[in-house]
Amino acid sequence: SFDHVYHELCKEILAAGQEKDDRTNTGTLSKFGHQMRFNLAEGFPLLTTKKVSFKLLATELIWFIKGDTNIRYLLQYNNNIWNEWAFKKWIESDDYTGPDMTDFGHRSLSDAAFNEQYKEQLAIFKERVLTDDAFMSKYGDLGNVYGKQWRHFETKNRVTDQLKDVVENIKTNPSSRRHIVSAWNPGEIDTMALPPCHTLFQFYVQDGRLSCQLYQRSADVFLGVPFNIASYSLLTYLVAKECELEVGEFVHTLGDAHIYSNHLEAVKEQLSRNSYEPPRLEILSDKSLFDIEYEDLAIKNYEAHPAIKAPIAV
Ligand code: UFP
Repeated sequence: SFDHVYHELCKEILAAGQEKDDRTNTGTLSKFGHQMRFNLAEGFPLLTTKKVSFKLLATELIWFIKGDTNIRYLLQYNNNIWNEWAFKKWIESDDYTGPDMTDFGHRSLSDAAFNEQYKEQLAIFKERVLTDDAFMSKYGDLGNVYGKQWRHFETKNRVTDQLKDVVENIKTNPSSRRHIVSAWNPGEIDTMALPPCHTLFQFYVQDGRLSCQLYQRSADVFLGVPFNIASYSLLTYLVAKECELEVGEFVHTLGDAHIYSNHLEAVKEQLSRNSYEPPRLEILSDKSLFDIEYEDLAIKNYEAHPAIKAPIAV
């Protein structure tokens, strides 16, 4: 099952992962180079041994597909996963006059009084991004993130709509070995809050089926990977539909695949659970890939064990 493929990755890292330092100073067990294969004809790979929020990953993916880099769209769907990056730009700007929010990521974890202040400032910030257009344009925009690279990749003298080009090429020359979208723009890495974890993906057409392989340079196996599997599987379904193909496989290739030292118990808890049958994805409209909205998607028969809380490394 899909869960089994993921559990094998977790077990391998627990059994043979190397202790490795990392940017966040949390400490990890790490394996370099791992590949998982998910046959999408068997269903939609939302894990069932831990509930994964389809709404969060679907609204984020649609935001990428639109080439949108402003968090207003996400906030309209109550999706808060990119807030911190925009908030950081705001509190470091000259326009911000509230209490000092320096290093809010760490301080909100260790200082309860500060955490209250932080939540208050973040709520004010979100409200302004949602309601004040000028503020939204200036402080809601994250700049060089996935949506930018997929749809407006900048090189000298040129802007490339990689996603549109790849879809066009799949339609006109399916057997091509060049169906690639790269989020890694070396000239822009030092201007990005987080250099893209999903570095590059490639499509492959065989027997009327569309497969997709993602190279993910860095993978938080407990918190990130379940989300990443579902997100790129959804992309594969959407691109397949746009190109009038059936779905094939999602192949997930990981570079530094790591379990943070403070996720070990949570991973073991998940491994102790038995999986259910995977859910199904329904695409309820015939809109083009580029016009699809969250309301056009539905997950059917999703039965899953409860989510497991674990701290995110900052
Ligand atoms: N990470 C993921 N998946 C994602 C994402 C981030 O696993 O979609 F955005 C994790 C990987 C790593 C951290 O633990 O976030 C990024 O840190 P670094 O840039 O140091 O690799």
